Amino acid sequence: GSEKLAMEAAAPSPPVFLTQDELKKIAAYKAVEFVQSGMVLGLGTGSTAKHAVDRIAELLRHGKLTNIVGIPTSKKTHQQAVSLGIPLSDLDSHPVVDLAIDGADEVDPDLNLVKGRGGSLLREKMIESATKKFIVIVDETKLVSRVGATGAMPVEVVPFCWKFTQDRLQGMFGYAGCAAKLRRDAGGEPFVTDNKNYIVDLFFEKDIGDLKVASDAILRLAGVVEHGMFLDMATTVIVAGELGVTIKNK
Ligand code: ABF
Repeated sequence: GSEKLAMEAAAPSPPVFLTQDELKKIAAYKAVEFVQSGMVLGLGTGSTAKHAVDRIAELLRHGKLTNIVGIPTSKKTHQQAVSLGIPLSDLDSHPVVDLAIDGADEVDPDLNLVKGRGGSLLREKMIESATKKFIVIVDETKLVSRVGATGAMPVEVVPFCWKFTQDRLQGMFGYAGCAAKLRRDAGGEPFVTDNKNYIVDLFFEKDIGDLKVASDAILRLAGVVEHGMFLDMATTVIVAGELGVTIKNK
């Protein structure tokens, strides 16, 4: 189901046109309303999730939230949370997460996601697979009719013979006109993830067909660690747009 909510406290009043970052902040603040004292919280990564982490820290500072344990989904979020004084732990000590809040690169009508264009998909998937509730926060530009149709589908691979894995991935999706490209940093060196792996981005010209079949096929390839398709994981998506906030529940 889907419910329309009027923009409230978090929304700046006029001017009517909000920047993309303001929309991200609105979605993030709305998600943090679902946080309760005592929760084990998955802390997301990216420019949208950053606002949620800031907001959680602010509520902790003001005593409006207490007894929170944060599980960061990347080194970057770990640093942010440490600098804000949020108490942290990990999945070894807290294998069950109450609520995770994170951004996404694409969201389809069934709440399937593409994540990892920012590079942190593996820790995100581990933590967001272990959470009871997973709230995804996006501005309306992230909504797509079908995941994988409009941009990179990131796959985290081991550095060992990455080219072999890249070519295998491209071949696997030959029917969809796939181009597989190793992600590189600004200096032209392979982009290295928090887990010391590489990322191969898949670009499709045509429909890849059944997403679950595609997901399973990628994961069966030995050099692959994880991919950025998050199927059937989000329990709620909060979308902030110029006309207000929409909450979609699975
Ligand atoms: C991370 O941040 C990634 O999985 C996703 O790639 C990205 C979304 O970032 P932003 O909110 O900055 O668009 O969660």
